[in-house]
Amino acid sequence: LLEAGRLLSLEEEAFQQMGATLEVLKYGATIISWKAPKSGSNDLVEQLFISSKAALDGSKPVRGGIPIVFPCFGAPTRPEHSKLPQHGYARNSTWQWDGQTLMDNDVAVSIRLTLTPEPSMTSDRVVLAYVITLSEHQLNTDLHVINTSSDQPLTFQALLHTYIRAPKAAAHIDGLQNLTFLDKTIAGNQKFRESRAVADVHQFTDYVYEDGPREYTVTWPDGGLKVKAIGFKDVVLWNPGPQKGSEISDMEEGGWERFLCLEPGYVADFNTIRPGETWIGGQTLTPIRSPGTLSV
Ligand code: TA6
Repeated sequence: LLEAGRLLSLEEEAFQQMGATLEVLKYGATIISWKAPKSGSNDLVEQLFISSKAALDGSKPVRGGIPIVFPCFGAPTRPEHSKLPQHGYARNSTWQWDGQTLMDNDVAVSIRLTLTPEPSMTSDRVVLAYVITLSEHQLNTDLHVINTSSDQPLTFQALLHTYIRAPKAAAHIDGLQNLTFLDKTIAGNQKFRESRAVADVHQFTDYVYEDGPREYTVTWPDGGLKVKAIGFKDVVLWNPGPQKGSEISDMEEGGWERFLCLEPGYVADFNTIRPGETWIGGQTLTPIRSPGTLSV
């Protein structure tokens, strides 16, 4: 499994023990599958969307799962990022895994991947560490941005580009009301205030919400996902809709109907940390037990 660049814990039973499973590519440290037990049964349900046309061989960023966006969100705008591709280098670099899986008294298992970018990629002195912790009903992912310079500050953006498997037409998002957002579906960088108590992605949506509550709830008939963020003060809501979706070469036919991206990030502006400082952006994902299920 490691040879194929696909990383399943060597102590796979550790994950099985969790009653959940996880698959991570060392390429991009991209989580490409997270299965959690369906409420009230032992059936495992895939929580993430991954396009059947996604490249999983390291040839291009994965279309789905949880790609990591760093050090820039969207097209680069700062001179030191000018050579980088859209969304930076983290999602299309091969990360290292020390082979360790850390068990936390049988209720959670963690793995830690690291990336020290090549000098050809950036003049920044930075190390990234990505700590993934899986328990039966929760997935936690923390991105540590470590400024290893002794004298230079580090300026960056960071985001977890989570593709939530959800019926787009029937999904609702709580937690965005009254936030200012940049509407990227229209030219001119216009900002608006979200008036909806419950948002949706019925239409083409590409909104960068600023300084959110760090807690969001996505719900749909018989399912949902709670998203809690730390460090990531902003959050992006994206669904390309049919027209844009059909123009994405590695998007499966009709894929846009089966996901929405709710992406905790620090992306409305740039973050700058001091020499030697470590900054952490993280998210905790918890499936919502279907409303009809008796919760005892
Ligand atoms: O997070 C939303 C977004 O920035 C959209 O504008 C769209 O470009 C999406 O990311 C996917 O980007 P990608 O480079 O993965 O095709």
